[in-house]
Amino acid sequence: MTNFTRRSFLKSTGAVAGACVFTSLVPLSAKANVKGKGVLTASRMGPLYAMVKDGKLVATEGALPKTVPNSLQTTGPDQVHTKARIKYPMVRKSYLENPENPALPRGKDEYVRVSWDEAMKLVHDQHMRIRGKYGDETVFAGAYGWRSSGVLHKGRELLRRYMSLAGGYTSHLGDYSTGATQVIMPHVMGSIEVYEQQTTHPVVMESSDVVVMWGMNPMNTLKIAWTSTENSGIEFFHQLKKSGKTVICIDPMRSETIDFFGDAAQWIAPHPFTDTAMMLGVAYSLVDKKKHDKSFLDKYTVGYDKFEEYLLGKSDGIPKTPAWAEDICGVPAKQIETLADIFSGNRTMLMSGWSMQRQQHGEQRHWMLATLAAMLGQIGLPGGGFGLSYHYSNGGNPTRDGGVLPAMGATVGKAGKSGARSASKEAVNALPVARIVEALENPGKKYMHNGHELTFPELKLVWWTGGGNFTHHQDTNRLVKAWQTLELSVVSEIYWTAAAKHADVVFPITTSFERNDMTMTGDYSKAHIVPMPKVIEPQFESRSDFEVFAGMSELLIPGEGRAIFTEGKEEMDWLKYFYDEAAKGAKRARVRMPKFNQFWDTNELIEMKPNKKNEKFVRHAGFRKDPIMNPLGTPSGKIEIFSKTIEGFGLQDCPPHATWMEPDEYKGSAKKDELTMITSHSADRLHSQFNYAKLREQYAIANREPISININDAKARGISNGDLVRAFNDRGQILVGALVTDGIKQGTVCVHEGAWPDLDENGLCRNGGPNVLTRDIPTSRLANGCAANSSLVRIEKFKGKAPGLMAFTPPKNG
Ligand SMILES: Nc1nc2c(c(=O)[nH]1)N[C@H]1C(S)=C(S)[C@@H](COP(=O)(O)OP(=O)(O)OC[C@H]3O[C@@H](n4cnc5c(=O)[nH]c(N)nc54)[C@H](O)[C@@H]3O)O[C@H]1N2
Ligand SMILES: Nc1nc2c(c(=O)[nH]1)N[C@H]1C(S)=C(S)[C@@H](COP(=O)(O)OP(=O)(O)OC[C@H]3O[C@@H](n4cnc5c(=O)[nH]c(N)nc54)[C@H](O)[C@@H]3O)O[C@H]1N2
Ligand SMILES: [Mo]
Repeated sequence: MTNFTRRSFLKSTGAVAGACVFTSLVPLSAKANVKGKGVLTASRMGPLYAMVKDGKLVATEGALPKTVPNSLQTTGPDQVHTKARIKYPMVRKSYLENPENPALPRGKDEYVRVSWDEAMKLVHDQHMRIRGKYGDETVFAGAYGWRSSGVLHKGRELLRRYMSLAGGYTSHLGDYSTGATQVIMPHVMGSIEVYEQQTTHPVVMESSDVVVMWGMNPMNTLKIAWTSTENSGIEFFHQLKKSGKTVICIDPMRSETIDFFGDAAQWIAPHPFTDTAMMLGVAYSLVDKKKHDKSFLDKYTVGYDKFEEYLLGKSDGIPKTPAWAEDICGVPAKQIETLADIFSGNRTMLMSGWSMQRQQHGEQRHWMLATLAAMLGQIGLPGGGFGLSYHYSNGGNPTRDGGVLPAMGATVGKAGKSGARSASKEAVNALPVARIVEALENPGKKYMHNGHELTFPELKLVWWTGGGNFTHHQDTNRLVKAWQTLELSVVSEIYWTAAAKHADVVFPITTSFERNDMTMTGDYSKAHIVPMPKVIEPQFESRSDFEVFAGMSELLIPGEGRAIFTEGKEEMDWLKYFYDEAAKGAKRARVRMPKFNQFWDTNELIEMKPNKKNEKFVRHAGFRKDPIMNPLGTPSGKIEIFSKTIEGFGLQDCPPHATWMEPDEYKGSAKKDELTMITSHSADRLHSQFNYAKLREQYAIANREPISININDAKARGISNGDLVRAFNDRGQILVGALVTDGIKQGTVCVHEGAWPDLDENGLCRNGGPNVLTRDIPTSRLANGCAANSSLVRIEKFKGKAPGLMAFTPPKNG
């Protein structure tokens, strides 16, 4: 790693090139290969060196120091050269034959290669027809997803820029990650908590005695970050392991993190989806032993008395005792009591991941965690309270001083030459991101969302770019059916994913190695600016999202559209502009950044300046110090253990204080043979990304996605390690490979999310995509969040001839 320290900057200023001469529009690879490490670029899994040989990307490796290897950093060559790539613009045969009334179903047709001009003209014409006939809100530009890193090539925003020029679109609300928590927490804490800076790593190291990881697998989920990881989170947990602090992991599965900690952590395994009950048991024990902090509750919270009536069973006749909790969550009452003692007797940081809110009634989980933390009275103290982002994008790494890169916006900022249609319209409707299938099935239906009545639009055109919606969405068979109601489905993708295989028109997109971009590292730390130069020419006929939508805009407004869309700035102009904006901020913070050309040509990252004050940041410290001067953003200004606002919404599935409600599908409702399925995030993928990569050989079992099964559950079904297994329920069936283990709670199976759906003619997914089995329900009508972790399944040893895997094979002619 090379840092631009002040000294090295001064030394090198002599080499600054003249204004705006870009010497790097051709790939930097030749020059960088001479240096021996490859070209410095970046990805979600961190800054990378990319090595090119004979026109091929042959290796990628992490460019920042690290103590724990990150398998994902090696996937570069597979990303560029996999056989699963889309080579040319392609149109579904029946669609090409009759675009206004194409034969169905989508998902079974052949594809026909067309030229870019033909494909774009076809989409333009049909887009205009549909918009003209049905209206702007029938065009969906939600396009949720984890497209590659970069501040310029942001598929969704670029799509929206184009769609705003065309007159508007239906957008999305929230995300799949934290749908429930980001809506409930503002009512409780006055902030979303999930994407906010945490009490810092140094403060936790110094002040916490006990660290709890409640449903959290940071050694896995910190391999990536939304911008680009700077490795600090994994390094922190590495240090935590060595610190001798009490570490408690509450997880139905012995995760990678629990494995990593080994004897340095205690593993407690509840049944999935029952954490609210378990936390209530801990809370009851606190009250029982008078260990809850009454003065904190009086001063900083509202509504505790009402909650306590519920907790003690005064309002519903059911005291939430540890024994009551044990019955539901399967953790011994004694252990629950011990947890209450440990938490209250020590400075305790309750960290939590997000899987437990990606469930039916997901809102209750973190509401209950915040309630528990309030009862412990340590919120706002160094090393105490709770934190919902220690497992994500390096939350807790102190924020640095310096430049922050702006990024491509979803709205065109400046009028074009004629000014004609330059004013962009914002979205004309929006739906909760994970309710897309419900929307397709129920156009015009009214529903509640966070206290508002909203109406589902009648969607006719969906354009997805930068997301794997056929992989990320629940109940795949229901999705496939709903998709047939569209008049046009366009997918901009790098690979022949299930989404691409169900589209009418498919545009081949470049990988991040085939275009110029830039990124910050550290979503919270803002630690570096990293160049992302093109290291290899676009493969086949792929184009960047920027190029595609600039081209589409030109069709929209001939002669001017491109210039309006781009605001007169091409790829490198935008990068220079973003960089210069960041440099202004850096200057104010007294961090020097070299001129853009020098930055780009030297191909080195810029490191921002540590800030001593930020290193001591304690979440909610201001509120604790003076709740009158620093109130929370809740109606009362305090922590709302009982929320009058939510009471006012009158929702059956989201009561006004944290409540245990039985999910429809969980251990307690399971019929004989049924197992609870969790669908955690994979250590060797970013969702569905890299499922095609060589890494798969290391984790696939019987050439399918693995299913973790408890030894006893496997034995009862005659299943051995390595067997091909059919997992099924009323929603579908998948083929998976048995991973028989004592590292998962009996009665639970885990199939990681992200295996590409690969449905055969009987609706059997040959690759083991778990969303074929998951339920597509909202967390509640408060947040309408994704509730992917809410399913029961059955499993059996697969009999008969195993069908071949087609997931990564392009369709005929593809
Ligand atoms: N059962 C279950 N389902 C889940 C979850 C779960 O826990 N369980 N988790 C949910 C969560 S939290 C999330 S965030 C979602 C994730 O869902 P997604 O974010 O949709 O998942 P990815 O697989 O990352 O999809 C990104 C896609 O973008 C493509 N891509 C990459 N770069 C570019 C680019 O520059 N341009 C274009 N056009 N395409 C590009 C990739 O090839 C890939 O297909 O999944 C959700 N689904
Ligand atoms: N390597 C890698 N890293 C990623 C991602 C990825 O796909 N791959 N995705 C990124 C994204 S978009 C997101 S949103 C985050 C996701 O972050 P999370 O949502 O926190 O991740 P998960 O893997 O779903 O779950 C974390 C842990 O919760 C456990 N768990 C599951 N159900 C329950 C339950 O009911 N109770 C309890 N106590 N524990 C439970 C799982 O076994 C797992 O160990 O990760 C991010 N980081
Ligand atoms: Mo996510």
